[in-house]
Amino acid sequence: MGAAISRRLPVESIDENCYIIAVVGQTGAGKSTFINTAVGNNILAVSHGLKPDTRQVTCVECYDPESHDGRKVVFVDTPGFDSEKEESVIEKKLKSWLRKVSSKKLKIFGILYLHRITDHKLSSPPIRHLTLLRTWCEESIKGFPKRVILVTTMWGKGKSAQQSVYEKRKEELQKYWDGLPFWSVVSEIMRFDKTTESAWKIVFTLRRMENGTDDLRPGSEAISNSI
Ligand SMILES: Nc1nc2c(ncn2[C@@H]2O[C@H](COP(=O)(O)OP(=O)(O)OP(=O)(O)O)[C@@H](O)[C@H]2O)c(=O)[nH]1
Ligand SMILES: [Mg+2]
Repeated sequence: MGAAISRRLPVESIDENCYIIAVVGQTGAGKSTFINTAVGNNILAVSHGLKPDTRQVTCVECYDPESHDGRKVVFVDTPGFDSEKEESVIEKKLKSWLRKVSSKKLKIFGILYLHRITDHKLSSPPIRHLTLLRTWCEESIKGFPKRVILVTTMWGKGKSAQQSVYEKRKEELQKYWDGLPFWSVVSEIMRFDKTTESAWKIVFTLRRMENGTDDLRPGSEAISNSI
């Protein structure tokens, strides 16, 4: 699969026909790496140090490498939920971005929640961050995107014994994920192997997800189920 032509762009320049995909998760989960790998270009900064890297919400537009329907994909790189000392700082940044999305009447097609398979414990469970994100979305764009994939990262090329530990952990994650009260959201767990093919397999799966309702548009009815 060849590299997709890509560029950064402000919300104001996003075409309303794009598939907007928000990439979220804890700091260092591999969000920027996922997007760079998908577009085949180091368009976003990735650091190998201990400090959180992505501090601002950044959009990267690219063409779908298989050109399914000519609609472009816009990946949204976000600061990790734990990248600031105060959660309110992340809240402010994400809400400010969501408000711009809302004012342009754009829709967010889906969410990729990245999670390191190497994490031994769910010390900061995805549901906690997704619940926060849902609250922020409802406050800013009056609803929550209808499709979410939990993407496991950092599989690497470890010894086979390590891989089987990860496989078992993925099964545990699947049980955890299946047990979540998911507010009418279609969801799935997938593995990212740090290849362009693997990134797009995840994007295509997200695109194929149906839930019987139209994509979320600002002003549409908010999901009323509570957790
Ligand atoms: N082995 C492996 N390393 C990865 C993978 N994804 C990311 N990395 C490495 O993990 C580190 C952090 O990756 P980033 O892409 O910066 O993570 P991030 O979620 O964007 O981090 P913040 O911007 O700080 O929130 C870098 O050293 C990457 O090279 C992966 O799937 N496998
Ligand atoms: Mg980053």
